[in-house]
Amino acid sequence: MFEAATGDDMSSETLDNVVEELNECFAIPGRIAFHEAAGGLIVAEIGNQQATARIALQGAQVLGWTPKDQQPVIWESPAAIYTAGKSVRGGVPVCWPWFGPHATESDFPAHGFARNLDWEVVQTQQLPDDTTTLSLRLPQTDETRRWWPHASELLLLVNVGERLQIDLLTRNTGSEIFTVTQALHTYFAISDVREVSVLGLEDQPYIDKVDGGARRVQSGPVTFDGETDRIYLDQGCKVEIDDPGLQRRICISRDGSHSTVVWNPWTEKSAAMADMGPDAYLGMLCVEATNAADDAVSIAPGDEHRLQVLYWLESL
Ligand code: TA6
Repeated sequence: MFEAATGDDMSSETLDNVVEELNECFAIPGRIAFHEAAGGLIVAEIGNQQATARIALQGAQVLGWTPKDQQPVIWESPAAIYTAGKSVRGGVPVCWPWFGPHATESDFPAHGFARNLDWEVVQTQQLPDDTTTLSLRLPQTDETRRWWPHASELLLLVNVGERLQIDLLTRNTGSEIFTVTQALHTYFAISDVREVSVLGLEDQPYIDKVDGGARRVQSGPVTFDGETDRIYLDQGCKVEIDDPGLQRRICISRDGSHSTVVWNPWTEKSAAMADMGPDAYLGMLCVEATNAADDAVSIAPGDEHRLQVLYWLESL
């Protein structure tokens, strides 16, 4: 195991050493290598016969995934800011151990702290089916214990191939039950949010955050003509994004999740975000596999919860 501290507190010489050591321990020639990216972040670059991917050790954040001969599936903001301690706008931020604002402490970080901190590399593997796996763990420190006093272990496993699989594993290593809310807050790359539709959530109840948390039921596919921020309380069903502009369908299957967040900030909120900009909202859509709102999960001592997503493309 190797812990990679990044960011402002590290000289460029130290960062070079960290990257070198990561490559000595975990690089797989022609498949996975570690690099220094902007802002002193360390990024694992994966490439195999089936796809390429980039994963930042900060936040264990998948920043990109592009299956062979396809356009990118995961969106990264053209105005993304790479800096220590702040999640990059785009990719797959890991929201844990709470989704949204903390229930009682308004000064605790939004969407939890896992997305802002450095994770350590546990393992890399090249599998016989020519997919490539990176496993990461979030270390517990005095800082994390201040926000989250529960004895626990958090692991993220990413498998890169023609399909992208991400598993977020929460283990209760203590003696008391605890409850988490969480999300794989995935930003998908689309042709134009006004032209896509989300299928699979028909007839599902949802909480409409744009309308003060009103509870409604989805009628037909989800389409977009304004700001959208909803928590669907679904059956863990398969969800699809139909994108006629790119002539493709993004397919999403899940395990350990009975809620889905669908988010697009639309014009004003997009323009107000320094790391997004005025028109960026058109090319992205978040469809997040979550355990949010009524779907919070309680984990007993010795137990674990696995939130798993699998993404793949189909032609339209
Ligand atoms: O998942 C949707 C959401 O909770 C929205 O309410 C929106 O604010 C978004 O996440 C992004 O949050 P962030 O803290 O990354 O700016």
